[in-house]
Amino acid sequence: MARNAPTEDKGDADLEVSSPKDSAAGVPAVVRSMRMSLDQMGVVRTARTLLRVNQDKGFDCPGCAWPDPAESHRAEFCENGAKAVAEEATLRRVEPAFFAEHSLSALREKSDYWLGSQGRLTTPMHKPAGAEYYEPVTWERALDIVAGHLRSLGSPDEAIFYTSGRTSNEAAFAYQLFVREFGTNNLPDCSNMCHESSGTALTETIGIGKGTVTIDDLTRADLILVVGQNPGTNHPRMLSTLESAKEKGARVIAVNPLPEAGLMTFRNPQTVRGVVGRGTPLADRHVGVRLGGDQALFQAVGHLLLERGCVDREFVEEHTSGFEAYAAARATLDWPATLTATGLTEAEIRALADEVAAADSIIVCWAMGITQHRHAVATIQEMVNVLLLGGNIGREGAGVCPVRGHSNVQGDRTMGIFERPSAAFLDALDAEFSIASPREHGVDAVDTVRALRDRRATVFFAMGGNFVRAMSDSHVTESALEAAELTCHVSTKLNRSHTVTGREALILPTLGRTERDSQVTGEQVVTVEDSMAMVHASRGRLPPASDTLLSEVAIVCELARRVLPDSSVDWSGMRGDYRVIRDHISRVVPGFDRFEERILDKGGFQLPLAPRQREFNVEGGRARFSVHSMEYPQCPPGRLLLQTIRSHDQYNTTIYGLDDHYRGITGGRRVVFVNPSDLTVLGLADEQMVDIISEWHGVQGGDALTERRAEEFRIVAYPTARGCAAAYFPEANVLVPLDSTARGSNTPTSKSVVIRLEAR
Ligand SMILES: Nc1nc2c(c(=O)[nH]1)N[C@H]1C(S)=C(S)[C@@H](COP(=O)(O)OP(=O)(O)OC[C@H]3O[C@@H](n4cnc5c(=O)[nH]c(N)nc54)[C@H](O)[C@@H]3O)O[C@H]1N2
Ligand SMILES: Nc1nc2c(c(=O)[nH]1)N[C@H]1C(S)=C(S)[C@@H](COP(=O)(O)OP(=O)(O)OC[C@H]3O[C@@H](n4cnc5c(=O)[nH]c(N)nc54)[C@H](O)[C@@H]3O)O[C@H]1N2
Ligand SMILES: [Mo]
Repeated sequence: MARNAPTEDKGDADLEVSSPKDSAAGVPAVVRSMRMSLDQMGVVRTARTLLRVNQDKGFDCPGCAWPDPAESHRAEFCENGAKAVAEEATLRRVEPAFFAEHSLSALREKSDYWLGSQGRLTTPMHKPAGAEYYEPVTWERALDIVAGHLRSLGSPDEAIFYTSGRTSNEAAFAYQLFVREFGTNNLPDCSNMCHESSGTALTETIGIGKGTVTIDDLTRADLILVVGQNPGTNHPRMLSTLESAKEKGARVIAVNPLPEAGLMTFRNPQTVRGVVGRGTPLADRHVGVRLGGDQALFQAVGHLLLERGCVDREFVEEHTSGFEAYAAARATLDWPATLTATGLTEAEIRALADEVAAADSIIVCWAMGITQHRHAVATIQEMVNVLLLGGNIGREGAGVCPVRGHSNVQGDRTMGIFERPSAAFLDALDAEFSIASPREHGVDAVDTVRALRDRRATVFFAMGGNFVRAMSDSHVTESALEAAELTCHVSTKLNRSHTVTGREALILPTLGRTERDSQVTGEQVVTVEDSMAMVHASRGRLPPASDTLLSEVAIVCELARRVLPDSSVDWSGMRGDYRVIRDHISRVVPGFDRFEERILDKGGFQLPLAPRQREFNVEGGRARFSVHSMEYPQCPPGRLLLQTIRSHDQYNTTIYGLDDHYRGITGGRRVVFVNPSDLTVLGLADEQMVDIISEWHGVQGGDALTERRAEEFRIVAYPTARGCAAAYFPEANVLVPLDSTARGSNTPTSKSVVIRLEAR
C-alpha cells in the first residue's frame, strides 16, 4: 500500500522524548526562531525582514490570521511568525540544475522536511508527458501549455482551481474572475479542510460566516473560552491578547483533551516579567474533554443555564428565533450519556456552567479541534446557542471568534474563492465585467479528489498550498492527482504536490509576501483580511528570490489573456496596476467602497459585521437557536480515537524542524500520544513501536470495514483525555478516510479517526 512513501516513513532514529513543558514562549522562543532565521537568511536579511513584519509600511505576517493589537499597530515578536518569514525569505534556491539532478521518483522518496529545506523555486519548470524529470521552460511556453489544456477541455468543469490561504485579495479576486469567466465554480480552497464548518454553522445561525469580535472585545470580556485550539504554537500572538485580557480581569478556560503549554502559562517575550519571571498563568481552568465531546458539553451547559433561569430574556425575545424549541430540547439532560461523551465528571461540567452563568460578557474562540469532526457544524451551533442565551452577541466583550489559520484565508473567501458562491455575488461580478458566471456549484476539496479519481476532471491548477499532503487519505489523493492530464502549481517552495503529478506537470514560481512586487506602473501594494475582518495593506521590501518570478496577479492575468482571447476584461491593466483590481473590488464586494482611500488608514479598516449591531441576515432578521440531538464519536473497545495535529515546528505541510518543544519531543515526528491508563488496558507501553491502523465503516457506520495503516510510530505516554490519541499531520493523513467528513461542511474529520495500535 505505502508505494513510494517519503523516507520519513522509515522511522526516526534520533527521536527523543522528555516531559511536556508547562509554559510557552519566553526567551527560548526568541532563541529558537533567531537560530532558524540566521540559518536561512543570514544576519542582514534577518534584521531587515523581522523589523518589517506587521509594521505600518511593512508586509503582513504570513504566519497566521490573528490580528495586530489595535492601539498602536505595533509589531509583536512571534516565534512562529519569525519562522514563517525565514522559510520564505531564505537565501537557499532550487535552480533548474536541482531538477536535472533529481528524478521525480527520487524526489518522491524525500520527506516533506527535506523538500521544503531546499529553498525557493526560481524558474518555471515543466514535466512533459512520460518524462521522469522537470525541465526549465519560459513563462510564455508554460502559460501556453496550461492554456492549451484548458481550451481543449470538453467542459470548463473538467478543470479545478485550488487556492491556499496566503493569496492576496487582489490575486484572489483576479483568479476567481478568470475561473468564472472561463466557466466553472470549481474553486476549492484550504478552507474546505479548515474552518468550513464554522462558515456553515455561523451563516445558518447569525447570518455571516465570520467571527463577530475585535481584539478590543477580547480585552473587555469577562470570560474567554478557548475551545479546540492550541494558540501557543499556532497563534502565538493571541497569547499576548489573552494576557492583556487577564490583566483586565477576564477569566480564561481551555477546553481541550490536551493540556497545551501555551494555555497553561505564558512567558511574554515582550515584557520583562515574561523574560525573567515566571510568566502569566493563562487558563484559570482546563476542561480535559474527550475528542468530539464538545457538543454534549455545550448542550449540558445550555441545560444548566436554563435550569437556573440564566437567560437574557430581552435579547432572546427581540433578536432570536427558535428559543422555545431549544429550551424544550434542553429541558432534560441525559447525564450518563453526557459523561460518556465528554469524559468529564458532573462536577467539572457544573463548574464550567457556573463560570458561564457568572460572566456578563463571554467570547468563545475555537479552531481545528472543533471544525474537523463529523458533527462539527452542530457543535459550533451548540456553542452559539449558549452565547445566545446570555445575549452574548452584538455586545462589547462578547461574541464568536473562530480563529483562522492562513493569513489571508478569510480574505480569499470574501473575494469569491468559494465553490458555492451566492447569487448576489455572481450578479455583481457579472454586472461589473459583462460576463455570465456559471451558477452551478463547483467542487470542494474532497469532491476534487473524487472528480479527479473518476476522471470527471483532468486539469488541477493550484494557487499555492500543498494539496496532496494537506488532503485526507493521502494514497487515494495521490492516485487521483496522478490520473490528471495536467497538474500545475503556483508555488514559492518545493513540496510533495510537485512530485505526485499528472501526465504533464508545471511548477510556476511566484513572489512571496516579503518581496517587492514591481509592475509597469511601479511597486505594488496588496491587501489582506485578518481573522477579525480587518483589511490592511501589505508591502514586500526584499528583492525577489529570482528575477524570473512573476507575481500571482501577473500569472493569473497572463493566463487569462491566453485562455480567453476575446475577454472584455482589461487583464493587462489589472496586471500593470493593482489599483485597477481594487477599483473593481470596491464595486463588486460589499464593504469595500472607497477601498483605495481606506487602505491608507493606519491599521486598515474593518468590514461590516452586521451581528455586531444585532442585525442578523437570517430569516426574520433574528439569530437562530438550533436544535440537535446529542452526538459523539463512537469508539469500540480496544480502539482509540485519534486526532491529527500540528507540532511546534511546522506550518501545515511545511516542516521547519523535527522538534515539538512544548510537548517534549525532539528529533522526530512519528509519535503517537496515548494516555498511560489506556496503554495499560491495551497491554502496550511507553516507547513501544507500533503501527497505527484506522478502521472505517463508511458514513452510515454499517458498511464493510476498510483499514488504513501508518507504520512505525513510537508510543509516547501523555496526559491526553482517556480513550484519545494524537499524531502529527501530514504523516497521519493516510489514516483519514476520504469519505469521512463533517456533515454540512464536508471537511475531513482530521480530529476523529478510530484506530487500533498494533505492536511491531
Ligand atoms: N506555527 C503554526 N501556526 C499555524 C499553523 C501551523 O501549522 N503552524 N497552521 C495555521 C492553520 S491553517 C490553522 S487552521 C491554525 C490551526 O490551529 P489549531 O486549531 O490550534 O491547530 P491544531 O494543531 O490542529 O490543534 C488543534 C487543537 O485542538 C485540540 N482538539 C482536538 N480535538 C478536539 C476536540 O474534539 N475538542 C476540543 N475541545 N479540543 C480538541 C487539540 O488538542 C489541539 O490543541 O493554525 C494556523 N497557524
Ligand atoms: N490530518 C490533517 N490534515 C489537515 C489539517 C489537520 O489539522 N489535520 N489541517 C488542514 C488545514 S486547517 C489546512 S488550512 C490545510 C492546509 O493546506 P494548504 O494550504 O494546501 O497547505 P500548506 O502546507 O499551508 O501549503 C504550503 C505550500 O504553499 C506554498 N506557498 C507558501 N506561500 C505561498 C505564497 O505566498 N504563494 C503561493 N502561490 N504559494 C505559497 C509553498 O509552496 C508551500 O509548500 O491542511 C489541512 N489538512
Ligand atoms: Mo487552516
